[in-house]
Amino acid sequence: MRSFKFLTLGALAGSLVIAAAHAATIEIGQKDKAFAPDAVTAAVGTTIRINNDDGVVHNILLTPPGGATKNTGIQKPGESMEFVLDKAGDYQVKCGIHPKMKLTIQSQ
Ligand SMILES: [Cu+2]
Repeated sequence: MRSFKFLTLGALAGSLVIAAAHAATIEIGQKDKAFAPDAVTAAVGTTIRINNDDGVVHNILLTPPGGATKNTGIQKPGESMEFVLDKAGDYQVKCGIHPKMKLTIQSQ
């Protein structure tokens, strides 16, 4: 009976791990004029959500692998923006207001 319980828990833990691997969204913060984290690796198809946790406005500039930089506009404190990693490669994210803010997303 005891070993059966452990087996059941093991199966449950296994399914939770699979669910986590398929998690569709990764959250990135902007705090004290820095991306947190400032480097992530994610699967193609993942949604990246960037939140402004700061007290100042930011301005996400997004450069997809091999693509042109897109200005996504002013982002006020408390606002979020998101995009989907639609191809493999490095996505570069910068802030148009604070040049030291840099984020690299390795999409694979
Ligand atoms: Cu900024």
